[in-house]
Amino acid sequence: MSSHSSAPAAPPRPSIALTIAGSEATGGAGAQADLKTFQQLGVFGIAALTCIVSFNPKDNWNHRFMPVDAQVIADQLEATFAAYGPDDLGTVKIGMLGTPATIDTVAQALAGRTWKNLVLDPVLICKGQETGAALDTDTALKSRILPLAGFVTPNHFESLSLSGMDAINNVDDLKEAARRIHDLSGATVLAKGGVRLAGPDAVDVYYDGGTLELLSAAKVGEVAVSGAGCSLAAAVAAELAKGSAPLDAARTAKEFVTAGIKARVSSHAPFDALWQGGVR
Ligand code: PXL
Repeated sequence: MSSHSSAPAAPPRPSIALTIAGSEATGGAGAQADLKTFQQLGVFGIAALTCIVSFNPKDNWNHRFMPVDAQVIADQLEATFAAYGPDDLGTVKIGMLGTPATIDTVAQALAGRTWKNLVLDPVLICKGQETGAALDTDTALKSRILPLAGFVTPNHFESLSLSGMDAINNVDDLKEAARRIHDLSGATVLAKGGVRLAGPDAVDVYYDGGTLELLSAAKVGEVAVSGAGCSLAAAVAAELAKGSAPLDAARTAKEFVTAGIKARVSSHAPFDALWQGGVR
């Protein structure tokens, strides 16, 4: 080694993304899926937990849902925002919030700074939640969080709820839902048909107010896999954090999820979990 050699250049700093989401104890969905997705896509992941979901194997694997105290959510965000300024951390993904109080806390914290990329997976009803409370949560999500979102990834059920449509039976209906959700939110929409629409392909509709694209991949079975929705939105967030354009982020995310579903992990639970390591 020459005596003139200088210290090796520091490796480039990774992009950073925050997920505000629930814990899902078996590791398939929620913040666990988000962090694994961020890591696999080369993004430094941060998580603020909003709730803890533990499926109940003694009760048909229904959800048990425990919200995190609002002050504890605010504390997590305070710590993260103090550590990383808006130039370091400009990307946030929002998953399950779960209660109106959580939505208030998160909306207030998010409004305190500007976001380059705010990706919302509009998780509406969580099985195991009382219906009355779930309705209040849906209303709060639509009025407090959806207007902040730059990118939203509704599944079939959430597209019905957000668009106000009575039925989404085919790709044309899904396009209409994506248009309506864009019109009411201003966000770029990736509306997921998944296994809910008939046909050999899992079709998603991308609509940003100008471009409307269908993203299609051959269905991998006819059963939904745990963590697919979380991982899709997290992958969009990771790609946006790295500087991708929204349509490219959506395409990469769709490939990531398709590969992860192909490589899914089975367990004694009645659903398989997406494997983020399935993509190369
Ligand atoms: O896939 C929706 C979802 C999101 N977040 C958490 C979950 C689930 C579904 O079980 O538990 C924490």
